[in-house]
Amino acid sequence: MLKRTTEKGLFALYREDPDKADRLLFGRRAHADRRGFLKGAGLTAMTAMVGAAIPFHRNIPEHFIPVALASESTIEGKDGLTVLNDRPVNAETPPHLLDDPITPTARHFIRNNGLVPDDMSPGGWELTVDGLVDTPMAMSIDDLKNNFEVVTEALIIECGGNGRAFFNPPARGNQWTYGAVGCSEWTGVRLADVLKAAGVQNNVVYTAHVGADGHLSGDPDKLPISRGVPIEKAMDPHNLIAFAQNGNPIHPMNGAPLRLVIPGWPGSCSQKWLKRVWLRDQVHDGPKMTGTSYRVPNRPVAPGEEVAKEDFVIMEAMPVKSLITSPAMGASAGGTTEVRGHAWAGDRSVSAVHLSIDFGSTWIETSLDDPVNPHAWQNWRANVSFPQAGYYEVWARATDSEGVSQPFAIAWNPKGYLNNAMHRVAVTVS
Ligand SMILES: Nc1nc2c(c(=O)[nH]1)N[C@H]1C(S)=C(S)[C@@H](COP(=O)(O)O)O[C@H]1N2
Ligand SMILES: [Mo]
Repeated sequence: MLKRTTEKGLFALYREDPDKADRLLFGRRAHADRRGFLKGAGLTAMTAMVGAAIPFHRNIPEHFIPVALASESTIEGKDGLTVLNDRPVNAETPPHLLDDPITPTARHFIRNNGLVPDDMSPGGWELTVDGLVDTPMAMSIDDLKNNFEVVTEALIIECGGNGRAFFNPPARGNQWTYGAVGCSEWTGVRLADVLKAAGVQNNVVYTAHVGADGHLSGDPDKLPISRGVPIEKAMDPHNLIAFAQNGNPIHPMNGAPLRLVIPGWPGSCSQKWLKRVWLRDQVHDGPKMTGTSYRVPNRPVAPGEEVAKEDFVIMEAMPVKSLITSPAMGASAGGTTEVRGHAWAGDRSVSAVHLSIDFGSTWIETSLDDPVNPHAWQNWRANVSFPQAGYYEVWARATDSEGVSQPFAIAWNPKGYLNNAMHRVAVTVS
């Protein structure tokens, strides 16, 4: 983890007040003498943060976040992620590092809304299921394992804001590009089995999920996020209460020791550090369920258009999408190159993935695998021949089981959600 010297994250500090950030981090006065200003406590702090002596420290400019901290993951157990924010921690995976058919834990993105819980030990962990149930239950992780069928499934989690970075006009929030998506193998018990055991009452319309993470303000009475899903979606047998990720305990940043995985819907439905599932007779109104959070206009809107609050609707299933994981953006390629990646489609499956190397004039069908189980992404590949040397863009376009294809342009919305525009990768053929 980044060294925590201040209440705010490094990124927020430098965004809001770079002079103050310099003072807090390096204990020196802003606009100090340019030559050799980074010395004493400041130099010691910076050296500790990057983990090595800095031979050219005299050249370091003011307001400077070393790129080793700003762009490379220093998060234990994660590899190659791009850090977008450090408080809360948000980090995504570059597409070429998502090449594996199943996403390794080290490459699974992180989207936190608050502060990671202090205690994530599985031993004393308790999950409560209550609200409108016949028998409220409190269970340890061992109780879950002993009383319900344990299943392992590859399940997709994608943040509703993945692709927000390409919105124009821009949308506020984490500037995710492509990599706020992953398909790890999750092991746990079915949410539906647990809810059935508790006895879902007739008037239940929605679930409410509560995790153990803390609010950024430090106020113990506030939750950073608490979302839910309609009871019909909650009863889908592919939703898991998971205690393992890729055969090992869940990574602390991905919700250890217990989390929900609600595949196909915005990642925010998949509560991490899960403590409570509460059944309600109304649409849940926890933090980030109301207002414009995880909501989109109920109609197409023009880019930049103001939309009244009451015209926003809760996002449900995610749209059809694909990712090119090889070649990497900007790669040089030979005359014939294997292009491959993944495709997924919310609650639907993907029926075809096509590629174009001529800006969409003609399309090449790829060989597309079935999902290893429902709600896993589908892997695809094609050998592509480039007719001559030069610059190409490879475009990928997935089509779902209802015949809906990815668009070329973004369906703009004020909060920057649901960007499923075709992925384009630049390739130079020599
Ligand atoms: N308790 C808790 N659960 C949470 C969140 C959170 O901040 N706190 N973030 C949600 C969001 S917005 C997403 S996209 C997914 C991301 O899961 P990951 O960090 O394991 O990739 O977790 C969801 N579950
Ligand atoms: Mo998210």
